[in-house]
Amino acid sequence: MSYVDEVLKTVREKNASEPEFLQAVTEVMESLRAVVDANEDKYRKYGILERLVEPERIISFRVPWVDDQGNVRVNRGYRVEFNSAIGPYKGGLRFHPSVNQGILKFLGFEQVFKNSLTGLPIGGGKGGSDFDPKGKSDREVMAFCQSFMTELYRHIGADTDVPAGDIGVGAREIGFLFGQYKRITGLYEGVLTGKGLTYGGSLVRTEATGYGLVYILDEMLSHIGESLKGRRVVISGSGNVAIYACQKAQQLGAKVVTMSDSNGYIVDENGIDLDVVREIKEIKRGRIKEYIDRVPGASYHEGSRLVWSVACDIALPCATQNELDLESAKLLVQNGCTAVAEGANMPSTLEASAYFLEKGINYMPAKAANAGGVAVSALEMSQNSERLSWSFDEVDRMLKDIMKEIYRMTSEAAEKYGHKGNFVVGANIAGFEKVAEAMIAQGIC
Ligand code: NDP
Ligand code: 2IT
Repeated sequence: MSYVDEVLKTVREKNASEPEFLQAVTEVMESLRAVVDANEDKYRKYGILERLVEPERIISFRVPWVDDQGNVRVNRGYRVEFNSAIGPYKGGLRFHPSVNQGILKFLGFEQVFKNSLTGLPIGGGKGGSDFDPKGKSDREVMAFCQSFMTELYRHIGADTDVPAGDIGVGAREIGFLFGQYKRITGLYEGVLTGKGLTYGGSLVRTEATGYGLVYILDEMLSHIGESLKGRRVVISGSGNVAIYACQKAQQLGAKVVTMSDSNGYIVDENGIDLDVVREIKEIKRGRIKEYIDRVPGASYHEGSRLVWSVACDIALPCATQNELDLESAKLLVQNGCTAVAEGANMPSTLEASAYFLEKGINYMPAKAANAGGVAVSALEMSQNSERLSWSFDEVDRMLKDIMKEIYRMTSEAAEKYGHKGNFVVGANIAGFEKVAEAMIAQGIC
């Protein structure tokens, strides 16, 4: 049995109750076959694959808080510290009722390779809670965040583990978390990224994931002589990533016709009015269906998955894992879609992703496509360390360069191992090689 198959078999046996984690590991391992087969003795000798699939540490804890009616509520908090071979653990916190250990392990595992691709010194981690911020008052969210940090603080630090936002964790939550960390430890340090601009945040971090997604998409298109100009784009989600992907795509001349949330999607044939979306989502924390009350001619449809039935040239899934299945992939291709770039983490099922590759779709997978967010987080860490802040244009230029470099590394790795144009294989191999070398250099740990 090959080394890859041996490790896959063990991972499946040991993690049978964690389907998302198994999905992420399967995709990476299948991609690594070529490079592992060519260097099997070396990687086996150092147990690289066995070590890569086991988090260095998982912390799980009780988060008690009091709601506005005076009831005691209890949620479960986690931090998965996956791999610190190339830097301190780095990755977001997700607050969503669907959060469990398996989902955070998949996200932490993906983060290891993504962070490596940025070229910056950051290891991989992820955390969060099954707390649902939706419908909670600001005071309830603050009470939850303070309780969450009252345990988390002892595991994190500017040089050990630096969390940030993800689904359900934005500027408001990061502020409450930072305040509590500072209060308990007495340290004013870059322990979190995505901070507000008045207390150590970086310009462009808010926009970074969406902008980075469109920068790498633009780079991919330019290599086949195409651009975003005049192209019809379908975006899912209406959160941080979706909003700034929409903004940059529009700036580059595309027409974005949809956005969604977990209930349904809107279609605006005149092109999404992003000011309206931002007011609904960022200011009112409302639902996407409110868009049709504000914009004549727009329509709302129940059922978020059907967003993929809207005809487009380019699809940008920016909501959540497995939101795009094989049936959706077929619909997209049938209706003329020729490019897909993933803003969300693992939005395509294994079958959907295989279908895009089989059909020759220009397909940029999440690890490469959404790495702009964590890349600017790493730039925020640099600014905090030197106690300076860089201009919007400076950070934006660095983000653009990083995304171009990720495209180059990804396409070169794919070509080198005989999979030209397969950016799934390319991103996994390019991310893996640096982490594996660092692990070998540091001995068995
Ligand atoms: P937000 O919380 O800002 O927005 C999430 C969006 O996705 C909302 O529109 C939400 O709708 C929708 N959504 C969430 N869960 C589901 C679901 N189960 N089914 C359908 N829609 C859903 O999160 P972000 O924009 O930050 O994150 C979106 C994706 O991008 C995630 O996969 C995240 O891991 C990934 N990502 C985020 C980065 C960042 O910097 N923020 C960086 C890299 C990746 P609703 O309001 O109905 O829940
Ligand atoms: O999935 C991700 O890369 C993020 N949620 C951002 C992580 C970060 O540390 O900025």
